[in-house]
Amino acid sequence: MITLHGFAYSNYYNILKHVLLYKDIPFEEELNWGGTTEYLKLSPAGKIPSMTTAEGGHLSESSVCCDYLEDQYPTPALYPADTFERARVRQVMKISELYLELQARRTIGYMLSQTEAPEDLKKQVREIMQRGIKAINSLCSFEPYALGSELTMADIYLRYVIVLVDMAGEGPMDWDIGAEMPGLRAWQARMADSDISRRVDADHKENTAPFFDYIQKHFGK
Ligand SMILES: N[C@@H](CCC(=O)N[C@@H](CS)C(=O)NCC(=O)O)C(=O)O
Repeated sequence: MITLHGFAYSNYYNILKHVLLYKDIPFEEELNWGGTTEYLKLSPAGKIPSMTTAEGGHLSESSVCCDYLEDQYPTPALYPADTFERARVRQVMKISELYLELQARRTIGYMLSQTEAPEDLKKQVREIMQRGIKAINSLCSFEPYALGSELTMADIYLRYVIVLVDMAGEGPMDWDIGAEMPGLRAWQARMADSDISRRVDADHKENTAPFFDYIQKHFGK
């Protein structure tokens, strides 16, 4: 059985959890906050999540794990059959990670400590995010899914990218970022309306207090 290591407050963890549930792959969750030498055996860069495969191998990096899960458990498919269309799904995943998620993440420390982010940082983040927004707008129809009629890995990936983007928008960036992507808010509501999303979101919520306790204990003053 697959083991998913990490914690449910993590948006990246929830990408893999959503994929595992969608594909109905047997898995167990092992709570791990990372930050230990031991954890580096599972995830060489120390990032959450990581996964131990049914055969006992360790993998990290969410998009890599998404590809692994699709290759190893092809049905129900989350990538189209056509090679070019598969690449387009990965293009949306990559763009949303580089130009939206990772930019929002630069403000996360201010989000967690509820302190003001420097203007210069906010300007840089805003500029790069504008590129991401433009790219998403040119690639995604959200009618009804990110890339059209079929649910793909891009929908799952983007759903949890937007969680962090919204946190940055509601916090340090003070900017309704989602509103700049037509169709995104309605798509978000559609994506939230499934048993899998409800389970992932409920677990995320339940892990909020333990996450902030962990942060306070390890990084609080
Ligand atoms: N590139 C990684 C990013 C994962 C990531 O940033 N995870 C966060 C938790 S949501 C983390 O590990 N933060 C702790 C750290 O950076 O040391 C992936 O795709 O899985």
